[in-house]
Amino acid sequence: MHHLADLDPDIAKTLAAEAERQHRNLELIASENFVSEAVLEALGSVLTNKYAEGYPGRRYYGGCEVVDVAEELAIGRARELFGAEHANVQPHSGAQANMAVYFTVLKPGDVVLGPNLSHGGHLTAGSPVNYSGKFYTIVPYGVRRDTERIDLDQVRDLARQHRPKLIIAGGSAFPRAIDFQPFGEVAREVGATLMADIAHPAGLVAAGLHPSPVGIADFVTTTTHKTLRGPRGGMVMCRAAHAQALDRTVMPGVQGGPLMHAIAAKAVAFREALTPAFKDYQRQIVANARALGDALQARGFRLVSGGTDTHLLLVDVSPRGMTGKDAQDALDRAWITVNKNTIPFDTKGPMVTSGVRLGTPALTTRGMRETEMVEIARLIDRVLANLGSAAVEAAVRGEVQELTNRFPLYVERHKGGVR
Ligand code: DSN
Repeated sequence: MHHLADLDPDIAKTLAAEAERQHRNLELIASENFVSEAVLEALGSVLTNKYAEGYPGRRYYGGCEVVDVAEELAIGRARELFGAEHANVQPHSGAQANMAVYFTVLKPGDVVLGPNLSHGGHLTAGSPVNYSGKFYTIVPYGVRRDTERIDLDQVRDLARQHRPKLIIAGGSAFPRAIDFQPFGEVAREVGATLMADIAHPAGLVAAGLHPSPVGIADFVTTTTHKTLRGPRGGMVMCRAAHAQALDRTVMPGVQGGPLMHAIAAKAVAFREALTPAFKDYQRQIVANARALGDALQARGFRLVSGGTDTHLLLVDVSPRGMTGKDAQDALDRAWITVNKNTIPFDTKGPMVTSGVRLGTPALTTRGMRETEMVEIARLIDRVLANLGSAAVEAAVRGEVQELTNRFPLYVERHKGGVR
């Protein structure tokens, strides 16, 4: 067996450089995290070699008795973690998890009431540039102008007016907790199916720190790699009554062979998420997000909705006379990684934007706490108050490196390891 460094030094160097970048930078992208060595080990395992179309005990291929164990473990742990009647752990991503639900309950042209992407929703919840916006008749709902929180009156009114077949609750840039109960009431009233997309707060939901849609929504979709801190991938949970239809949609409906190495890694992450330490970790994520938000507000930044209940913040940088893109680029040069993000009622497009989205899951995994969040707010402010100053960016890079060196990540890897 050749080692990667001998066989392909170019890719080996790329992996080492990325490990070094992840160690060096302050990672504030709200949808990213750092998985454990155990999750990485399962991901880089021989399970990637196995074809296993079908489900445990009902596969189209021989030799599946071992991978069946991994999938059963992943399913059992997911159900325990969220209290779900059924879980399908095969979706390759959150987008495919959502697609699986749509293909289970909708026909092309059906009406879907979903969150507006530019108000915090997600591409796959009906954006016109996504298949969901092309296949279905999308009625978007948004947030209120005054509170910048989901406008539940609008949700109810639009549901009564358009009688959607499916209602989607959840998104990727809502800093506030979502109460699924009123969505359930509206869905029942108009006879719609309710799908909750908890890709962002899944870890918080599992830890009991965010309302759970399980038992309210017919389907719950998630990714496994954000607050949940597992491998990149997706999952759908649903009521037992929908289990057979959902499983058929995932395979053979929209996917072929499941990624068994990823499923094994999901099982590992779910096991980690079932521990008391994971609850403490989630509590710290939320405490860090609040501390970061408070410190930014103290420095004069405007937060969409005035704060956060979760792991993420949406900062309106327009009062500072800059765009989200300006802010992202400057912070990038100072080794602070964020993403530009539209804010509700944004006048700028998604490649420019008026905001940046910040999240604390990754830095919390590194062990950072409230003290470091206050430091980070100061560094962000310093870069943005001196937009484009190479001298300030260089000075902040030094401070970032000093900070990240105190919270090592994948120690062996960033010292030239190539895995
Ligand atoms: N791209 C993810 C995020 O950053 O929130 C959502 O799919």
